[in-house]
Amino acid sequence: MFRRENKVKIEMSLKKLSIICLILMLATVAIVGCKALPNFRPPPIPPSPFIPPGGGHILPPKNPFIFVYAILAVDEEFVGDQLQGIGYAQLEVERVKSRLEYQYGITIEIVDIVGWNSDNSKSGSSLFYEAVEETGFYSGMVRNGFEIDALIAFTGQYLGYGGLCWIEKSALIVQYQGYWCDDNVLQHEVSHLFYADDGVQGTSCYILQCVMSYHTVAVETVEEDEETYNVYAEVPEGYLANTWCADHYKNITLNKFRYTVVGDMNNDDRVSISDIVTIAIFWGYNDPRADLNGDYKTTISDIVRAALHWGETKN
Ligand SMILES: [Ca+2]
Ligand SMILES: [Ca+2]
Ligand SMILES: [Ca+2]
Ligand SMILES: [Ca+2]
Ligand SMILES: [Zn+2]
Ligand SMILES: [Zn+2]
Repeated sequence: MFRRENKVKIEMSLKKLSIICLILMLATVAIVGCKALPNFRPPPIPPSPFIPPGGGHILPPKNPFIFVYAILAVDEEFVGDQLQGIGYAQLEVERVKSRLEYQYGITIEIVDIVGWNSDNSKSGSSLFYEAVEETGFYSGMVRNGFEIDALIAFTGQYLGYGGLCWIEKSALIVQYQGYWCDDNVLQHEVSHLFYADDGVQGTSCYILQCVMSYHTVAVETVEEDEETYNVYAEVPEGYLANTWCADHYKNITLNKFRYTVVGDMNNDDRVSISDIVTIAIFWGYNDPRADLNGDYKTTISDIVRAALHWGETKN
């Protein structure tokens, strides 16, 4: 059975949870409470917008200037039991990231990976709140030299929803359900961070093939990446869509500038001629905001990159 997901209402009182950091011995990986995993290396500073860590883009980037810096959190069931592990969580982020890069020039940079020990009696929003509290996440916190925009949590426990997003906190959680749909649920929740609403009945989205759509369809099997998955359930249309309808595309395009715009030197959320002038002044210096091609220095090629970007953000 798949349950529909809902946004968490902020009116709900946040349960005070004591922070319990337990040491878990899981396979070969030791997770210490909310600490970073020992084998995780944060991305280099400055980030390299055109050469992502670990290889090239799956799809050609349209305009990768918007960075969402995130912390990835996984609970002990997700890491241990159900075949997924941290690599699976990273893979799901990569799948969603490639779609965001292609459509919007938005990239998700995982700055840290943390484990949390989920209380086995919790589900729903209380499980989600626990993830937020135990990781100590808040929007704007600094980790590994980055200001963090979002928490992306995965649970292997029963959440009762495919995913939840706490928009005001910039935090989201996804429950493991299967390779064919976890990418779509994550994509849906990430879209909430850009104020894309649920495509409920009565919206134009509802009847469209959009990752936000709640309209349910009966599905027997799903083909994904050359594998066939048995589903035999009613699932939201959003579980089957990798793209966004026109309204949601517009939402995300308008709201993406709330995140870090690389090349925006004067913080007016766009790259314009004044930024190009500033970048030119930084010529020869190493200012990460001015290094648009990730070669750790500011040269004419960064100015050309900014000028190209200017064409897309000047209005
Ligand atoms: Ca647990
Ligand atoms: Ca999918
Ligand atoms: Ca600017
Ligand atoms: Ca450069
Ligand atoms: Zn939703
Ligand atoms: Zn839509």
